[in-house]
Amino acid sequence: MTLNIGLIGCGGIGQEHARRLQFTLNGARVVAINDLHRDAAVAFADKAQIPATFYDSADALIQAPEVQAVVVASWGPAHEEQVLACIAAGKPVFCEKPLAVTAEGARRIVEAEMKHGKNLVQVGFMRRYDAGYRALKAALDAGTVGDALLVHAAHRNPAVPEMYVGDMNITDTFIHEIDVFRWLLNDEYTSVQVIEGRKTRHAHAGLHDPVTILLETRQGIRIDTEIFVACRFGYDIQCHVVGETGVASLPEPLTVPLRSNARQGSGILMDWKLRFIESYDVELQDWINATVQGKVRGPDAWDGYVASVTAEACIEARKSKQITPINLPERPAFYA
Ligand code: NAD
Ligand code: ISE
Repeated sequence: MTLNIGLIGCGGIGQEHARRLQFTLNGARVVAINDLHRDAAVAFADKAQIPATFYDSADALIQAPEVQAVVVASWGPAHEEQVLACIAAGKPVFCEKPLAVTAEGARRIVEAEMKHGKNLVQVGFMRRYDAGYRALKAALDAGTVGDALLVHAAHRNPAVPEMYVGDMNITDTFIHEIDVFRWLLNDEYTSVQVIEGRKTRHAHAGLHDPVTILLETRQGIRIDTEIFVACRFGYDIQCHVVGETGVASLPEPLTVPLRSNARQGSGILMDWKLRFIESYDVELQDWINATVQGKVRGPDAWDGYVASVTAEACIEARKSKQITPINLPERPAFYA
């Protein structure tokens, strides 16, 4: 069976997902597209040779009888309404992170899905599908370094656009760490502190960069993460888990070690699209396969909700400069 996909949002990651759904992965094709910018979306589909119908609104695309499942890759603030419309139409939906830009919004999605009575929503936390993170999790679960005690992490982007301001280093960037650490450690967060130190001259006016975020978990694990989105030198994701008997680290992406021009070293990737390119493929292939079977296997709406609650606590902690509790309800049986 070929799953007919409707894609909402044909920007950076929407175009990447459209190409992989249409040409790289098995069992799906893009039959419908929608974007606020019609001309750019249609030009993209033409150039990419994706014969999809353009719909003037997200809602019209969701309602279209030929659309069997939806990929939401629009801006974060649009996600809640679009995901709720998919649930109302009973259509499976893969929503890029964040599920919603507020915890209340994510809660509304969880409630609508539970009321609908069937899991329909997957959130685009692709790091869970990354071979490096999976190998790290397998080592931790096997007790290779004993119980985890500390995590030292970094999420560095070379630069971000002018529209990336305010709390986006939490809601758009750190949200990946929020999801992946609780998955990696089989744990939940209890508190957070956000420390803004010296600001880089390369950050634009509306952004404090870098920041350090300290999370504590129920088991007492302390996680420090540097979020540095104007670091200039590369797209660099680090994660080192200190256990009772050793340190387990996220493997670096495969690069060729070089001795050249009187230097020794290896390249650092500059682009998130390349750093996680295989993870996006694995993630979406698994989503297609599970959707055809009528299941959600990946990060679900509850995971999206937990991420939003945690992100909101981070924003509060940044404003108050205090250690801020993270109050998470227990996972409902529906999401077991
Ligand atoms: P982008 O700005 O390049 O593209 C967003 C597109 O959505 C634009 O074409 C815009 O016109 C369209 N759009 C915005 N609001 C819309 C609406 N209401 N209805 C229809 N179309 C709408 O942004 P991007 O970098 O592609 O990010 C899109 C989403 O994907 C964001 O939520 C972002 O956080 C997420 N993202 C995830 C990853 C990842 O690693 N998983 C990477 C990049 C982006
Ligand atoms: C972007 O939206 C992503 O999701 C990337 O993975 C992340 O590194 C970047 O900071 C975000 O803006």
